[in-house]
Amino acid sequence: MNPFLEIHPEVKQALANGKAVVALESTIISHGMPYPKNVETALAVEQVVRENGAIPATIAIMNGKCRVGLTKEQLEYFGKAKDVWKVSLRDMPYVISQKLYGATTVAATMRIADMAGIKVFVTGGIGGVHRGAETSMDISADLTEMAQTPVVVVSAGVKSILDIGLTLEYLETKGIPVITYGQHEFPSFYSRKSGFTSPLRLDTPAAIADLLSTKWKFGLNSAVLIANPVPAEQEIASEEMEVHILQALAAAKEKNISGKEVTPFLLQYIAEHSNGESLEANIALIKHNAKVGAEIAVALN
Ligand code: PSU
Ligand code: MN
Repeated sequence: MNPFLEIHPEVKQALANGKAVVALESTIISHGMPYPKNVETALAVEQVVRENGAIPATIAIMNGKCRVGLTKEQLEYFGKAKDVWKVSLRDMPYVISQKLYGATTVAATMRIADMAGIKVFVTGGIGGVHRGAETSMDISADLTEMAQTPVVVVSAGVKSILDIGLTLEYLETKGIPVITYGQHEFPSFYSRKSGFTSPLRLDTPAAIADLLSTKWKFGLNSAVLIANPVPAEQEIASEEMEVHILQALAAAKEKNISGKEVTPFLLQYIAEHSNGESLEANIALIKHNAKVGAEIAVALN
């Protein structure tokens, strides 16, 4: 047994009984959304997972232990605390050995989920290739992690704070299937459109589960990215978000924001400068992803 892993009893029992389990990340709680909406959303997302027949397991690092499944109080802590580390793969050994508290990104959450034996992971948006990466080389470890860990990542596509075209190219290079759920166009988080045709499309959780078991039986041990478009009622036109995104990118440049601070800075800037509408879209799409993720987890079992 991995001495750094602490699995919540309910999650442990579900895994032992072959019940569907869905992993959830914590960076989105600590660094992706403002309090108290972040905690409300985290709780609502767990509820949606349950309503759709699976057990939720939010993942974070606490006092040097990788926790799989958090209590309501622990979720509240990660939503409020100001000194929580944003932990991607690079930061894991430091935060664990120093016995710190860390919110896990897509990359770190996937790795811990895989260690715990969880196959399905639900998030909002993944990290990717940033605009200007041809000179900055800013490419999220979420992508390299997806190349080596067999977990399905359910997202709402890629936010256009990133270069969506380059992100799709990178995923192709790494052999990661990108499947849009129910439409041909790859979605861009707030919007159902991106201007890019999705490499693949599937229309049912059963078909996705079939692809996953085929892939992993075949020995192709990387991730699969599911892009689940934001519900039409909450969609925000890309042109509208582009204004905020360009302002956020300009502010990041002016303030010399770099490294792991770039993504949280952009997310916070956009949340503060666009009206409540973008936060509402964010919440709606994560809940929708939780539903689809739970359905895939049930179909996989
Ligand atoms: N994109 C979002 N919301 C998020 C993130 C990205 O729309 O909350 C978070 C996720 O935790 C993701 C991380 O794994 O940011 C990527 O950070 P970086 O670009 O530093 O790898
Ligand atoms: Mn980066």
